Amino acid sequence: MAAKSHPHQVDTDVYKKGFYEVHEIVVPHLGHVPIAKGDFSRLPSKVQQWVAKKVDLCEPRCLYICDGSQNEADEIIGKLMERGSLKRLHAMDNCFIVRTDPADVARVESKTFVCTEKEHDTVPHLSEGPHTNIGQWMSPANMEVEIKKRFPGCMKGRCMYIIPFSMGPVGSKFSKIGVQLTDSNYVVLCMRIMTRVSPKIWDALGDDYFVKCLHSVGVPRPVTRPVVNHWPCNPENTMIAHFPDTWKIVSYGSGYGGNSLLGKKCFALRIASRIAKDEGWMAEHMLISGVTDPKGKEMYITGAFPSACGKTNLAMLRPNLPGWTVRCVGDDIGWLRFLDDGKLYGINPESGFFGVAPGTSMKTNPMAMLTCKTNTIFTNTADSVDGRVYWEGLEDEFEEPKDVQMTDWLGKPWKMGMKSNAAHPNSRFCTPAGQCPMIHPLWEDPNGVPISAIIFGGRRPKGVPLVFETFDWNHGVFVGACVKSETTAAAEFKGKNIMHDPMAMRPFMGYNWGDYLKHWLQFGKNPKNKLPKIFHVNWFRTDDNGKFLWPGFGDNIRVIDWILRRCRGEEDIGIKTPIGIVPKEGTINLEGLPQLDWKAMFEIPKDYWLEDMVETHNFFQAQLGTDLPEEVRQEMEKQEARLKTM
Ligand code: OXD
Ligand code: MN
Repeated sequence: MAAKSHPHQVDTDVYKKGFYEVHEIVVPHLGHVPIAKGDFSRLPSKVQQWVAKKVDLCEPRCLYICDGSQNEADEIIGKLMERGSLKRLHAMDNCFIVRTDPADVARVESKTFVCTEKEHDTVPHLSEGPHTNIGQWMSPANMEVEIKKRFPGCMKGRCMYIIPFSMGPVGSKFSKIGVQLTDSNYVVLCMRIMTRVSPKIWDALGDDYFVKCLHSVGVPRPVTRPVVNHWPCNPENTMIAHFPDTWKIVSYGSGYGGNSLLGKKCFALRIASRIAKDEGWMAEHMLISGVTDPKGKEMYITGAFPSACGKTNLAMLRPNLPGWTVRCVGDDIGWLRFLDDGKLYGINPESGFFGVAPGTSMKTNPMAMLTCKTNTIFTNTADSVDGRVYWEGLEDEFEEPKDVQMTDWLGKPWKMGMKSNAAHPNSRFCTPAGQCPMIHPLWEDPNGVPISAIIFGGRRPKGVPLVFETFDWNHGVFVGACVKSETTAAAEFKGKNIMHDPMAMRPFMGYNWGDYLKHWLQFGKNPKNKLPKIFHVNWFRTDDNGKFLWPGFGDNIRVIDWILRRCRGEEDIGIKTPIGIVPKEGTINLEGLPQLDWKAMFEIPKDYWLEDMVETHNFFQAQLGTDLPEEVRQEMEKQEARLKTM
């Protein structure tokens, strides 16, 4: 395993001389700042110094040290309800709805940067063509200028919340600690669900490094810009910056989702992917699930899918085959490492689900529906006057009275049958993972669970078979690098284009993705590693009329059954094709399904794939340039040669 990285974490002396007490701290420029809650002296001194520096910069009215308790949440919920930004859903148990400013509804990839001294540490060397769209670089010096334009005094009149959190079970060797400073109490409530927030973090931190997360909605008081829906934000100046060399995240202007819940995409993927490279593990955009067959044998799978390909649905799959059980370990992020026995183990670093609401229903994902019946914050969905929550996809199961008066995500009166959307397409439920009825008993195991298969996938209406297995680790890395999918509402893109999304990490890559592929490849070179098999699935292939060829959802277990049989060494159920091993006709259990067109689901159109190879070649040239790893180039050439002779 590579040496542990050593980010520079020591702050300047002036803050060490600060005066910290239980009731206030004193910082050089601002003077006395009261502490509304918590004991500042309990914080490790390196945290105190960093907080003091940021207090001096942001000039909050007070400090509030979060402990993650229910009392704390109740207190904040009370305040937000008083202000009108949070509403209780009376028909549900401890559930609330929030509406954002409609200008702040999704991740803003165009304003997301990775800042390293050397540009090449973040993005590949490109000799010509368009700039890479996988990772956006800015020099730390230039980002410092941007920070100075935004942060001085940005929390005036607001409280600065100090959130100590662990990604992964507190104390596990897989886990990492972060501290988020934020002026959004909505963020405090969601971080408490999505991460482990506790005073225990201060003890667990010890001498270790922590990820420094600074967040502001960018609306100091007195407010000089209109605040819509009681949702302060500053979309024109939104900026999300990552400093992987020093384990720092700085986010400004947005209060929503991955822009502001900094433990998720910013820490657990972008910063963690770089830490993982330095320390010899992997931080991936992956679900983890345990799958038990009718004989009682359990195996674990991971799945890397671009946003909005049904990752949460697959993580919580309810098998349509008798005798099978799936239990969820995580639905979005997996931290994986090869341990001494040579096997790959994974944990879910999060402790909640931040799932897309529209399309989630008792039909598509009953487990998510049951999870978010209690203790859940819904954002940008609709609600009804009788205290229920609503979004597109619930038409059939929404209980009587169906013609109840509702309020849409924009706060306007709405009734079922109206043409406009009730909920924003990227509206979300934020709900504790531990409440999921099929959460895996080992989901918080500090040692993780052993992974047998890695599954890539995307929304590919044409050309791509339902499932194929890659020939070996290097071919699997190549196939992962080629992942593409239709664009989604989770980010700011409009329309449906097929977009490259290598390893489903395009928006979340924390360093040069040529180096990222090399990092993956080197795991395959270590003879001690028992490598999982790598597969690619496509639930979304359509016929000429645009109709899905495969039923999906609970029937995906049939494909997973085939995958696990391959992992157990069943040789005679696969046929070699130029792009990988596909199931031999009849080897996927289709019992009980209406007639399906096997040929249409599995055919590999030569012209389509030859064209796809040209496109892949151009993509690698434009986006990886000279950083394309030799092994990946060889896999591309071998695949092209196989296709030509097919
Ligand atoms: C998400 C995503 O998980 O966009 O929100 O991938
Ligand atoms: Mn995701």
